[in-house]
Formats: sequence, C-alpha cells, structure tokens
Amino acid sequence: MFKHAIVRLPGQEMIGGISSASLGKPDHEKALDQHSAYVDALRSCGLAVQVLEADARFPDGCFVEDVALCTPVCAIVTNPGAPSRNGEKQLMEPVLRTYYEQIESIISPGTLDAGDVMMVGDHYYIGISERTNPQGADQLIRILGQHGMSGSQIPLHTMLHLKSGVSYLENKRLLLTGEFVGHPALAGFEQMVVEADESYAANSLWVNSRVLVPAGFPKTLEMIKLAGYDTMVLDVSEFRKLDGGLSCLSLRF
Ligand code: CIR
Repeated sequence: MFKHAIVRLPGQEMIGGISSASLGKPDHEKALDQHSAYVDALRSCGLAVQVLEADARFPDGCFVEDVALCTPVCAIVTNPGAPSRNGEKQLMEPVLRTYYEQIESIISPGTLDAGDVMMVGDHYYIGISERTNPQGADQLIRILGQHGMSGSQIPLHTMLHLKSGVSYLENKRLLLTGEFVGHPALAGFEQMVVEADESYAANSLWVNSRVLVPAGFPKTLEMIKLAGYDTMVLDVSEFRKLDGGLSCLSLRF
C-alpha cells in the first residue's frame, strides 16, 4: 500500500514541454483543473499528497515520476535522459530527503527516466529507451541489489517509456499494449491487452486497490472493471498532449 505521493503543479511554461503527440499545445488552466482532480483522486485513495510549486525552468516538471524511483527502502534520484529535463533531479533530491534516509543516484554516462521503471513487488523492470540507457539500467540494478531488491532490462522499440505501454495492476496482472503483448520477459503474468485504438489507456494506475483510468477509453475501462477493480476515471487530456499520463504525474511510496 502507498502512503505518500509527491506531485508538482504544471506551470504556464508547460506549453513548451517535449511532445511527439501531435495533439496541439496544452491549455494551462485546464491542466491545472485536471491536476487538481488528480491530486483529489490520490487523496481519496488514502495518500498524503505533497504538492510542489511549478518551476519555470522546467516545462515538463509536472512529470515527477521520471526524476526518482521511490522504493520501500530507499529513493533513487535518476539522471533524466532529456537534456531539458535533467535539472529536475536537483529539485527533487531535497524533497526526497524529508522522507528517506537512504538516497542513491544514477550518474552519467548512465541516464534513466523512472517512467521506464515498473515495480512488481521487489523486482523492477527497466525499459531501455531513448531516455534510459543500459549503463543507467545497470546502475539501477546494482543499487537495487545492494538494498535487497532486483531489476531486469526490457529494450523498447516504439514506446517513449516502459510504462507508456505496460502497467502493473498487482495480483500478477499486467495491462499492456503494442510491443509488450506476448513479450517473453512478461510471460509469467496474466495479460490484459489494451486494443491499439486505446493504447494510451495502457498507462492506467493502480493505487491502493483502485485503478485510475484515463477518460475516453471505454473498452479498457470495461475490461478493468470486469477484472474486479474499483476504477476511477480522470481526464488528463492536457498532459497527454505532452506524452504524459496518469503514472507520470506522481511519485507514490
Ligand atoms: C517528456 O517527454 O519527458 C514529457 N513530455 C513527458 C514525460 C512523460 N513521463 C512518463 O511517461 N513517465
């Protein structure tokens, strides 16, 4: 169960965030409303949510998930792979120190975005992507090993981040799409396949027995409900315009 979450408000500068989505520029006012509903949803799942202020230097700063991996025993500050985002790690480290005694770091030439890291109990799957290189993943696996946890690598071919296409819904179940369907590294799980026309909804988020699902994906929502989960639908359209989704908007631990 998660007790805490950290989020960062989207600033006006988000309109200059990195995007490959071709969905237009995000509307900042709308993004603030969606973010506020997201924070309320996390609180309704029992989390104490710390809301950080936006920092004008970082248009993508609201996607806090990428800058740290928060495990039950230590936090690992990442070394984000996009140059415009790399400095976000310096903002997060002092915040993490208020929760964790043990803080580790990924260092250059290793790069790692924690959107590429999926926690399954004490094992962590690490996507090798445009943002996360093998050195970064190796460092993370070494750090996890030092703290009694483990990790393994999954090379990505089309997805931005590992969790853009696969989410762990606990109970040995994965919600996945595209290149992850039938992937041998994920063979030990029950696979709930998200259809290609709803692939964005593969980034749904398990939080303390509830699953947060992005608005606009009825087939995926129905599948998650049918599997017995309590669901909550949230509109994150403005973050989708920047390739972000439900998981990217918080650190949960
Ligand atoms: C980026 O390209 O870094 C941001 N525009 C979106 C980050 C989304 N984060 C995630 O999937 N974990």
